[in-house]
Amino acid sequence: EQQRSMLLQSASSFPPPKGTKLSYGTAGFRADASILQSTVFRIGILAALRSLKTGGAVIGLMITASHNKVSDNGVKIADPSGGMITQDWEPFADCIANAPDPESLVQLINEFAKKENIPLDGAKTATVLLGRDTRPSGESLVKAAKQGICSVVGAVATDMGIITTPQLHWMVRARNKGLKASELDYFEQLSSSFRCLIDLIPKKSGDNNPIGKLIVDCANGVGGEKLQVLKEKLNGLHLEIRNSGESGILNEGVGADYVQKEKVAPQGFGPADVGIRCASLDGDADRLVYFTVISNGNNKINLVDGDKILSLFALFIKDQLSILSDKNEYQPRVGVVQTAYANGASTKYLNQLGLEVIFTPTGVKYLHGKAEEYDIGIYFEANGHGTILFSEHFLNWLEGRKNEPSSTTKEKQNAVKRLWAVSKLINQAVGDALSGLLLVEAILQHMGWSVDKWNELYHDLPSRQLKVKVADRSAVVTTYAETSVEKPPGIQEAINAITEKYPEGRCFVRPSGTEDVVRVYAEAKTQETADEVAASVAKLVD
Ligand code: 16G
Ligand code: ZN
Repeated sequence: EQQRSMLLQSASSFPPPKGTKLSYGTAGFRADASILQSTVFRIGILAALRSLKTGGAVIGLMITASHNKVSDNGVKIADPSGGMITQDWEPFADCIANAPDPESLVQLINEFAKKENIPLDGAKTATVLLGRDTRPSGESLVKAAKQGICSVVGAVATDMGIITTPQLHWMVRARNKGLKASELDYFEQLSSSFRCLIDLIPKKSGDNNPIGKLIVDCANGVGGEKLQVLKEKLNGLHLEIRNSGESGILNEGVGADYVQKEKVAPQGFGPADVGIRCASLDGDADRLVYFTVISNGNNKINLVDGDKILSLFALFIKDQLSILSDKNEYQPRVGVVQTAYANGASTKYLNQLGLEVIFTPTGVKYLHGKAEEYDIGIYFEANGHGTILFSEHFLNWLEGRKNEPSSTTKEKQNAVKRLWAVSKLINQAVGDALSGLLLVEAILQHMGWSVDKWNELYHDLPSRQLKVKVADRSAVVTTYAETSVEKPPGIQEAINAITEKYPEGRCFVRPSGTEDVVRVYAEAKTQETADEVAASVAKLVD
């Protein structure tokens, strides 16, 4: 009864917006910040319930709209593992977000709690960690989330302030594993494992950092301030931070999404940067791409996207494993996970390396889930979101090898140490631009590679992305990891008829999970033909 009146009372301060239906989407709720108060309040309640359901484990609630415009915001939930909330709970999230009044909200909560056996008697404590990006609307949305959390009896909210999305996921995971979990611990772990990788680079004569400086575009978001902390901890890291948010606008003409989709240099970069290794983070620092500015091209760049980062990581891991491999011994299973957006040339390259490549639909929850099935699962979206997951089983094996007597060679010991350091450096909860950046930098230094050398691993096939505004994007239903259209009938046959005419032609369409559009992706031997394929296919769905 106390619970019921608490919920009713607080819910009355958060009326839902009229005339909009909200949905959890690929990566949580996202909308104009002005209509999100009620949704965030209700998702606060959900987070507390999720904590109770999982025996009082720590749950994360992040307020961010990632690479979207500064006036947008959003909310998403991290499960005890640090990964995205289980998909089973998404329909409940949709239901409560759209409940028309406090009475119906409380009824939905009670029914759900009963069905899921969630104890609402206040006997157990629920803990929710809160984080937000730099959006001005974040502060009041965090307040709304806290009110939602605190209207569940026995629930406690801990505000971590302005942090990157991956930092929040990392903290949730660490807390639930009983590990050190503060922001300082995060920076310590990243910087010490990075240093470890650098110290393990086989000594060559001369330069101890042969690859020169890196310039990072921080999308005018939270990444700038955090990267500055890492830079101070790592005096071996020669980097320059730009677009850290002091003057420019979040995600406007800057950031990983802009650079990857538009294939141009972000604001603040120009002819003076030609040839220098550059990187872009997105607004909440969970995506990372690299690029170089091309001389004489009006802001044109050579893009080094998520697929290339994936390829670099996969190559390095494979090299280290082959140093370790003994016949008849345990062979870890390595899986590489991509989506249909992966450039065809990258898939071909990874196959040539002898790696198993698997495809999932777009969205981190799908890629992450697949990667977890392997001893070492490496996943990336072309847009720059990805990480490397190591199984407990593999890490135990590695730990055993670490303690092995000196009968193993020095080089083998080093390979063990390197893999161990990678597992500490790379965020095990979710893709993380900061930890990804440090791993790229460590590997490039290890190889002694310039960004151009890296980019030469394979040559991207020209591609084109288009979006088509449609009345109802849910009319398009896809299958086979979004590579084939099931509905409306006839569309897939028509797409096939188009792509067949072009050498190396490939094309797919899918409804966006974040916007009211259908997306078209096309690839072909030349830019002109890729454009042609995309344009013809776009007409089919219009
Ligand atoms: C979200 C996803 C991202 C995906 C994108 C696709 C997460 C954390 N983020 O940003 O992985 O690439 O949506 O957007 O899952 P779309 O459905 O509009 O093309
Ligand atoms: Zn993001």
